[in-house]
Amino acid sequence: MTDTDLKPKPKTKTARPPLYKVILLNDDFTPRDFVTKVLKSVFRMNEGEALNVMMTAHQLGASVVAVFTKEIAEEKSQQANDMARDEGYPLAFTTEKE
Ligand code: TYC
Repeated sequence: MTDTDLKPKPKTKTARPPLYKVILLNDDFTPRDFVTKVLKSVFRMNEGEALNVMMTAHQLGASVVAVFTKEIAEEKSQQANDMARDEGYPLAFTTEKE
């Protein structure tokens, strides 16, 4: 076999899964500290990141928290919504296809 016999590998395109944004919605009742706590515990943010995202939602009405595959985005927003409901707060996270 010579070099010229070597066929280039066919480019198999690896499909990337569609991504989903997790969105934090503002409300008038959930304490800022609690929102920050949820962002840190569910989305592994540090204090600064959590404060930024919380304040963006507070001031603009909503903020993108992070982007994940559908399954992870839904799982994390469910987890965050459960934490809020456990405390009786109306805090809401939603997901949206990018
Ligand atoms: N707006 C709330 C308050 O003033 C705090 C808050 C911030 C709630 C962000 C939800 O996504 C939110 N206590």
